[in-house]
Amino acid sequence: MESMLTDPIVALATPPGRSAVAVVRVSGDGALDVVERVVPGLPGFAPRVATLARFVAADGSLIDRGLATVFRAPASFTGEDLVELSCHGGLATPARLLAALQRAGARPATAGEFTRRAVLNGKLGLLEAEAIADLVDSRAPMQARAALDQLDGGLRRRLEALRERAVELQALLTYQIDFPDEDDGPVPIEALRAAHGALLDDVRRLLATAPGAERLRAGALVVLAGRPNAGKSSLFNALLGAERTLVTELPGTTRDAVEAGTTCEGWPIRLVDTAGLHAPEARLDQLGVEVSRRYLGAADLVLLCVEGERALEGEERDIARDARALVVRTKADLAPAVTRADALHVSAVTGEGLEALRLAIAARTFGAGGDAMEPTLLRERHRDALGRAVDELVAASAHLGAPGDALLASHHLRMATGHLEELIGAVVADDVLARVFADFCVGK
Ligand SMILES: Nc1nc2c(ncn2[C@@H]2O[C@H](COP(=O)(O)OP(=O)(O)O)[C@@H](O)[C@H]2O)c(=O)[nH]1
Ligand SMILES: [Mg+2]
Repeated sequence: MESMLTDPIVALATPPGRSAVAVVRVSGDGALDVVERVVPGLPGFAPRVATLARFVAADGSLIDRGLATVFRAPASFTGEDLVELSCHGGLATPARLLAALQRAGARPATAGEFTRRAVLNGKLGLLEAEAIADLVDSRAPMQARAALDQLDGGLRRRLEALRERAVELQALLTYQIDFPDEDDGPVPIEALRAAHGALLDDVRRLLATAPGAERLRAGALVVLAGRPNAGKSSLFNALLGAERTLVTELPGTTRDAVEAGTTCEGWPIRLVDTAGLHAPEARLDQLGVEVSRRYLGAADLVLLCVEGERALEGEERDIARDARALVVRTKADLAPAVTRADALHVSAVTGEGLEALRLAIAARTFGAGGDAMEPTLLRERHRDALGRAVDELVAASAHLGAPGDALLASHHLRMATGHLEELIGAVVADDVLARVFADFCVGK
């Protein structure tokens, strides 16, 4: 466990810029004394009550009138003495307040330092700290929901139940070790093998949520493909509509694709359109199917746009055969509705079929089971640790046979338990902490 810094730290908890209110936090030993130099009378304020106060600079000039709330240790987010100051937003006032607090003795916090202290003081679990970061970073409702579920203990409960079973198995194995002469020990070896097999299955099942979770974190990559004039760009814009969050022209010699973030049914989607092929060598492609090869390979879903009822030809057929492809019939407003088969018919002009297409995109990229969202492994740290637990459980299997070795099986089970505990945060090593807080922002 790392040595614990407890000196007073200060940071802006809200994003800089124009806003009605900004919040500055100070935490650490002596935080109240530090803040008193800026907020006269603060140590006398009732704890956990917002008190209207004057914030003053060292020269006695007024910085702002605002609210001060004192949280005395251990009843605070960090577990330390903590003060929250609400001042008016904007660039000038919070900056002056921060400067005054630093002058009064607080050090600017490093990224994630508040949350790190909360974890080290036992106020917050490691999984919950990660969940807070993910919640703050959420762009799509379903990302927020997964993070909130983790904050609410969904993943923790599941992991603790798995850990419990691993520990029980170790206990049962101990009998095998203590009574090696009894043919079967008090627990039949078959029962041990069955319990071990079920545990391995369940850990693997949880690990299998990882690819979906990665997609949830990054957004599913949905690529528009089709011939020139098939209506890709129009569909791109229609799907983004008001929900367009970001459009970037991708750097490169041929500016061949644009990507925009959006959501379908609450799921995060990265939609990619080929932005027209400007480079001379693109002439060949212009006769065929417009699509960025780079994106096609990485796509979770390819929307192959084909006008009306036209039969698929050449390269279109190749793409349509791919399991990740979905044929979208465009320009539905131009075609009579009678001949329509089961394909998706959409019109970027009238908006027809767009809702059905959104549903299809969500179903194809994230599956249908949105309502029964399982705890998932949102982070690489989770996947690594659980992967190592699986390896140890597999290694234990080899020693649970008829000529087995209970001692070795027990050793691997203990290692698996250790990986689960590291994942839960029961034991927190320095490098694990460093990894968790690496991508936190200052003020969290
Ligand atoms: N009537 C109608 N025209 C469309 C529709 N979508 C696209 N178009 C037209 O078809 C042409 C090609 O569209 P565009 O989106 O640029 O196709 P892209 O080359 O595949 O990106 C343009 O003239 C569009 O106005 C549609 O849903 N209905
Ligand atoms: Mg286009």
